[in-house]
Amino acid sequence: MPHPSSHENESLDEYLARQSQRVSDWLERLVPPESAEPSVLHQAMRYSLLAGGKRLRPALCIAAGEAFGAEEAGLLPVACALEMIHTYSLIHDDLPSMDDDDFRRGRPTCHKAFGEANAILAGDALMTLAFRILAVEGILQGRESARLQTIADVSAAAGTPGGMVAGQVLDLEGERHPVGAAGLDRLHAAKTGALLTVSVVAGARCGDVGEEDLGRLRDFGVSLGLAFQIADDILDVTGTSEELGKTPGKDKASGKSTYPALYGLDGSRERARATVQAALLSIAPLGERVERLRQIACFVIDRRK
Ligand code: GRG
Repeated sequence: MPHPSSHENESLDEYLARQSQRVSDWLERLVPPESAEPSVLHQAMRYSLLAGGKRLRPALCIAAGEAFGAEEAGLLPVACALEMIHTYSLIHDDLPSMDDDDFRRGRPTCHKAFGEANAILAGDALMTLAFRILAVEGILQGRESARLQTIADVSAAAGTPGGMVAGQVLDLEGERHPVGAAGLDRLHAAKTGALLTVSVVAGARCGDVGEEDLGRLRDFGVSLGLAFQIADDILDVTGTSEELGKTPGKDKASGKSTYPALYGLDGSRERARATVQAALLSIAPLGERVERLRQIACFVIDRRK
């Protein structure tokens, strides 16, 4: 492995590309090969997981972990488990019974390529494999309490109440009963914020971090999650299908409440900027070691995909 100092002058783009490659290399090893039976299941899992994506959750996990001295062997499995959970949620979200999407990550959605039953099962298998990896591979030996806490945290962030599954239910209900500004923040804090927040916290736990700093990182994650979602809603209005790798404009068509609908595009951009500032303020006491987290926070609202 190259010495960390050889990456000192790396731009954020280079850093994200390098982390994405590391994550893909680890995922290759952690997910059963297509040749293993049942082959169609492993093909479907790999199809969605290795299709790219920004790898934002792993990047947050790695940046937080490295800020607190985490080692690759304990940290990368945690980063990969988070990406598996995220990918499972995208596969299920795209199903006909939910968002009914044809494209994701620049290719036909998992159910379009493998059929609905296989897509449901590929999502299930990614989620269950993620928890096995957290239990068996994530966080180094001798750090049992950090490992158990991480499993509990990730389970809460992915599930209910307050986690991703709960947020998804609120989102689906929102198609029939649009929510106001406070309801929208609550919905997204659960649906996307919780997994982004736990990515930062779980990464730091792979290293040597105290409770006070964990609290700061948690606050950072909560604000970042909100900023991410505001940016996502803006991109749904302004982005193209080539940039996004999925069909834009679906929020408006579904009748859901969105930030641009509530605040307008300029108002949403202003709120996204203010929310990132709040995220940066939360980790100001952590100094230089969290510089990558700061850069990722700014990237979250400047991205085009
Ligand atoms: C089905 C339990 C269940 C949950 C689904 C996260 C989610 C909940 C649905 C995704 C739908 C969606 C488009 C949400 C908006 C924010 C979001 C999570 C976008 C996709 O995440 P990115 O932009 O995707 O990080 P990539 O492909 O870059 O990893």
